[in-house]
Amino acid sequence: MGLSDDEWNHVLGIWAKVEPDLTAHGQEVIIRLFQLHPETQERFAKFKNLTTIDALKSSEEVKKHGTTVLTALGRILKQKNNHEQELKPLAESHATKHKIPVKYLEFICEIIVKVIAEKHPSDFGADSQAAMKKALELFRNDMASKYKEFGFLG
Ligand code: 6CQ
Repeated sequence: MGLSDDEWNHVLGIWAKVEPDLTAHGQEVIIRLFQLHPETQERFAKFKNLTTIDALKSSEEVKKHGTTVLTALGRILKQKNNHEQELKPLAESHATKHKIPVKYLEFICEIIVKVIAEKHPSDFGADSQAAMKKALELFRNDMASKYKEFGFLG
């Protein structure tokens, strides 16, 4: 089911607070993803050698990828579910080239919500969190159905 106007306002309202510091948010998301789910780090050839938390924290490459992932996600969220054009190439690369299971998309989405909640405790209340979770669920469901079109069962 889609989001109401009010829910999209919550999603884009909190995203506007994330955007000025996208890199720090992205870096935290990646580090948390690798710490909680070490199998995800294996998917990044570039990061396999970063075996300590300090190495991850000081990596410029991690920062760059943090910006990449959240910039792409922000672009998708701003389409308010009319995201076919943005989503398709992303689903294609993650299905056919990087081969990222849907489960890993669930991991990252859960972490994104947690990181935003920690960094913006007074701006990300229950309604905003619920709206963001719903938007990320839509994103994941659409990624999963595109995965199938590309013949990847995720
Ligand atoms: C992704 C994910 C993270 C950081 C950066 C990208 C955490 O160095 C390279 O060439 C990286 C190739 C690549 C890999 C291995 C890649 C490219 N991704 C992964 C792995 Fe994705 N990604 C994810 C998103 C969900 C919210 C979004 C928006 C996104 C964007 N990606 C993974 C991965 C492994 C566990 C997950 C869960 C994941 C999710 N990713 C890549 C992007 C973008 C914009 C790009 C570059 C263009 C492209 O499509 O290859």
